[in-house]
Amino acid sequence: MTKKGTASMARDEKDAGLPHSSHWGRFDGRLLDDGRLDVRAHPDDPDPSPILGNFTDALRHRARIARPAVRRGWLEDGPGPDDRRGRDAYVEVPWDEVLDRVAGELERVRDAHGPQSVFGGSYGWASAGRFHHAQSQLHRFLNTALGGYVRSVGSYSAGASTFLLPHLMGSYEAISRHNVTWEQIAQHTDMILAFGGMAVKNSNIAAGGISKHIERGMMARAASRGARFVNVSPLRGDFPAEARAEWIAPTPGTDTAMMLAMMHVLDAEDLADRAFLESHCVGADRLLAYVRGEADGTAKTPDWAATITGIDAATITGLARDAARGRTLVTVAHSLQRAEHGEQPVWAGLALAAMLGQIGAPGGGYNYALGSLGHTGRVPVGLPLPTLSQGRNGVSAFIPCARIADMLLDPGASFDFNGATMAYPDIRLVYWAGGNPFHHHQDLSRLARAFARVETLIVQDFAWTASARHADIVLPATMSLEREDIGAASTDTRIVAMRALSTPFAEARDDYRIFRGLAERMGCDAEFSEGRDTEGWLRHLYETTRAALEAGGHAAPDFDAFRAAGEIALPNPVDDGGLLRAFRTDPVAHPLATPSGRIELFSETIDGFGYPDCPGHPAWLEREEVPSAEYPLWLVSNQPASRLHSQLDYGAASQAAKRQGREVASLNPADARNRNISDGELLRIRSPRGACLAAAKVDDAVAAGVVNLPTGAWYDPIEIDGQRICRHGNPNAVTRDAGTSRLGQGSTGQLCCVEVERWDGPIDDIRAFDPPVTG
Ligand code: PGD
Repeated sequence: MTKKGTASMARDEKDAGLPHSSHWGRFDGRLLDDGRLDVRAHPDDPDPSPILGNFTDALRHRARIARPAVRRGWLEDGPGPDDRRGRDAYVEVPWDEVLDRVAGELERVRDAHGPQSVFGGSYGWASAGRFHHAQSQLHRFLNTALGGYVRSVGSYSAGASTFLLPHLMGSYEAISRHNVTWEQIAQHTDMILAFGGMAVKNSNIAAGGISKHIERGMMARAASRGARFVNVSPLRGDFPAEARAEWIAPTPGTDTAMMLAMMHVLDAEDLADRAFLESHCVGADRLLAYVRGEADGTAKTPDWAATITGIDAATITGLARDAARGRTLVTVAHSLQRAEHGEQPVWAGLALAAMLGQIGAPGGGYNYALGSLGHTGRVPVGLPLPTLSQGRNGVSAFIPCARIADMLLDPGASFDFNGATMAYPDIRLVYWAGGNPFHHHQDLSRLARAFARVETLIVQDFAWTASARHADIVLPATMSLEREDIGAASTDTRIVAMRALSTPFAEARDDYRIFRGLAERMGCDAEFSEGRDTEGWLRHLYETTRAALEAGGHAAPDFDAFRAAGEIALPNPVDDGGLLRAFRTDPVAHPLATPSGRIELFSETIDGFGYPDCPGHPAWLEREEVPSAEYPLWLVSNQPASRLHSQLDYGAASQAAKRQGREVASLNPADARNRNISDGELLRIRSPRGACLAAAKVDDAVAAGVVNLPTGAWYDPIEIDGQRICRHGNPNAVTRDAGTSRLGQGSTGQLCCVEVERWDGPIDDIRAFDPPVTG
């Protein structure tokens, strides 16, 4: 990949390539004679993502799915529960035959059990591109062909906070996306207290596209003005060097205790902004009674927090005093809430900022998830973007997305979620397109047992992921690189005419074409396609945005002019500070959409749910998963720097980051020494759930007691001495499958307890990228 394009790279230059877009950046691509791709980052992008490099060899890699394939056991024995999934071989079948089979199976299940027995939640990031968005296509198809499907709500990114924050602030968007901007930070902020850090590998990514990566430069600007970044994280690398961040490493999962102790200092030393608590918040009295120990007999002092967090009391006290001195911004990363009781640090961070009294002030207050994605710290463009309608879902049943294994293993069982008691539907058929549950879910052995129970699993992907290898029917989709589309995101000021850079690999078809083939067989093509081919849809969808531009008095090129230009720039949105600025200025005229109209530091609603794992105010709660003699280390499984999730794990950038073909697990020199582990050696990481191998990196940028293995290595299980081991290094082989709490039921994949030892056992080759096709 060319590191950075040059301004002289005009679109009509012979070798400039064609415009394209991805969740990790805007680029121009050109197919080379050997089937590889020349990828050039957009000349205007000041800090392109290195993971663009994964595209260079992606198109014709052996991991691509060449033709439709059916699992041998399903072909021979028909639909039904089957624990051979994940171990069986596949037989290639022609498109006409496979589409007949899929349509027939969907009709069988619909007629016998109703659409409420089909799970189409299909969580996943898929690819950029507004029309060929795999989930939207799948949902539209299932709504049209079956009348609906069981859906999923929330995300693996923000499972707990998505459902918590509306109770506290009224709007998730207002507190995460349309809040403090990077420009405000560069200009105004004195201190950024970042719980979970602000790693640029995370803000490199924005679902739908990102054409300028500004975060590193903005942090450099702020730091050179004297702003102080504090990285509260077990990993020193959770900030770029340009921020010159201080590193404070509490025991993983104990940030809430540290925040409560800081509140104790603010209260005890009369540094809290009591006027703000009075005018803009409710419940400060209840929270402070808890902080002071009046409610439970334990004052949440810095000494109390020191024993929990491992951070000395003087450091906690000093941070609280410093935070009260100037313009301070508190941020809490997505990662903190992807853990047991993940709601608590999100709420405690808000309460800490409320006590500092700066919420809504430029560059100050609280911005949940700032830096966790490229969508944050920018002003939304505020225009309607091209969007494919998904139609109407006639099935009301749904699950929080991270409860998929519970649902499949225990149909009919009741569970609590955000104040409601619900029952898991009885699922017979699962259809997945654009996601990889055998990457994103926790405790993958358990997930394999769950998927063994369904009658039919259909997976549509462009590569033989572990999810495809567990499916009964595998349908080869095209990559975005092989199709025409429109790239746009609500926080990006460019709309991109994404061009097909290559013809489809082997017999791969666009998701739209696949669903159209099914819709024709099921007699609903007219409704599904509305008579449009891809070109017709692109023109139709673009028109919404064009018309809005025209109505706003902006340049509004027609579709042909847009395509010829390759992209259009949208008007720069004005930073009005969002809803929180208005609320700060006048909380009576601009109340929040909460029961009180104010920030809820104590929530009567949540208290009324009666959940011990999520009480009425932020609290330090003991956890079920804590280090033991057998599993003494915390495993932090965070987002990888060399790819997005599991996407293109076979790509050049991802492969270059591996050692001995394995994912790299980093651990502190003291922990390595105690276990006789040297840099570069193979490790086994094990927990009560399972084990995986990884290559050791001995690194003092990882706190003692912690091992860091990013997610996304394709799951590659083998049996050794009766134990299932992922030989490639997928951390979800060992993580725990349990919800954050009854409120959010989010994924807790970020943290679990493990032991690590040098691996002297057999070393097999990685087989994750070899297609399991035999006939
Ligand atoms: P991806 O690897 O992005 O992971 O989970 P997610 O399932 O989103 O999967 C997308 C899949 O879509 C890929 O297999 C890709 O090939 C396929 N795909 C891409 N484009 C197309 C297309 O056009 N058509 C079709 N049919 N398929 C396509 C991510 C999830 O993982 C997330 S969001 C988070 S935040 C979680 N993070 C953690 C974590 O911190 N720790 C652990 N242990 N586990 C996690 N899992 C979660």
